[in-house]
Amino acid sequence: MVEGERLPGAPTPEERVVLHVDMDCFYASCERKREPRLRGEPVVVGMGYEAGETTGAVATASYKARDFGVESAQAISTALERLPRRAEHPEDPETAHYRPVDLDYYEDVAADVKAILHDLADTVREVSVDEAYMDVTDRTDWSVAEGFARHVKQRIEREVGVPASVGVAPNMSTAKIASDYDKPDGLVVVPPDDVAGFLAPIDVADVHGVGPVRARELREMGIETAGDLADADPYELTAAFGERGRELHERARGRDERPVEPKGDPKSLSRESAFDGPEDDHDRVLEQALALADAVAERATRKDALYRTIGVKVVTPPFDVNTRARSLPGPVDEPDLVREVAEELLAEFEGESVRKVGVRVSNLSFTADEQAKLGGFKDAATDEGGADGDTDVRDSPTADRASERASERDPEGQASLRDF
Ligand code: TTP
Ligand code: MG
Repeated sequence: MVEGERLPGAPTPEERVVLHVDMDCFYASCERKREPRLRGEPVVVGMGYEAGETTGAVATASYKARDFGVESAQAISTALERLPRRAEHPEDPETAHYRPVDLDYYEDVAADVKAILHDLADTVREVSVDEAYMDVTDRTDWSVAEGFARHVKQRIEREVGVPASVGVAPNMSTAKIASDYDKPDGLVVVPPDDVAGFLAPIDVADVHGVGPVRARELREMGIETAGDLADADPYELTAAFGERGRELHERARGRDERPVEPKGDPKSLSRESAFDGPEDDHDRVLEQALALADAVAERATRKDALYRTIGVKVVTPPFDVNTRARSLPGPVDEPDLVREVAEELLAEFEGESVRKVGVRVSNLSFTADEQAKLGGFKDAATDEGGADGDTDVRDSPTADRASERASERDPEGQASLRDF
């Protein structure tokens, strides 16, 4: 083995333990969580689809539905030909339950999954709604990595109730291939010595970074598998694909030294929930909002985020979106204050009917400054050093303790899917 210039005994990047977690048929699994009678039944989730319609495209299909040729991006009309609606053929098992996409709900489920991942790893890179990498080198060892990965899967299944596939490998690109290798409910562990053998027979199209066009070009060069790619002449690959060719060659050889790094910090953290119908009882709205306040504050604490603005969202019939926010004198991590401010901001809506309520903290700073937490709100208010200065102007940070009114369009509505 070539150790390069590393000191003897120093861990090489190949000794890292990297997990890739990808939820199985995620939107369909969320629908099954919400509606347990769908468990074990074919489920198709449609984008731009409404109950009873034939328009829209398949966002995802459960594995049972995939057996009938239903797949992502397919027209719903095509899916319906392969697997008619159960509602119209209640006795026919070769039918599926069709549901429209409900991204807000899936985001909530995903947040619960990600919370578990953050609890189990110091470094988590969230890639998409249903996918994340974890570096757990400091928490486990190759000899027990499989047990660790099983624990991750079981916690997600037990605490959130949706299935995940997990790949374990010494680097990100191999871990991703591993999580996909035995879906659904997969658990594939590729220890450092097995990486080359594991990758060799993998279809070249499944190598991280190879899209359909490049896969075709590689096949034209006689490269069908990751093994072929690993054996190819790197100069030839560079001549054909530039620097990218070299990178693909490295990936195919199981070399990928990219560290698992968290993606950009979010601008705000929020949670919201809808009532079954318009809710007239302010106490019930408040009770729900306080639970959301606790959830948001907990998420902020977990992410080491201090917030300087606390807000609520209240949707009143028919679809009027009202947001109120209060900026604090300084950044804090104070769950009780989130509850208190949410309650005060909601008081204005007493006597109104409410369809949906949400709580948000924003104007975030990600300092590891524990002083604000330990010193409490008052100390934090004067602790400008605790803020990183990277405040979000849309939060009007100068409007101390001033409520701001915004209708229809939340000023941060486009910041992230997770935001409201
Ligand atoms: P994926 O992880 O690609 O798919 P999946 O989770 O449904 O299935 P798998 O078990 O193979 O991982 O995507 C995650 C979610 O993203 C998926 O549930 C629905 C959504 N999505 C779309 O809306 N459109 C698409 O074309 C794809 C591929 C996914
Ligand atoms: Mg998935």
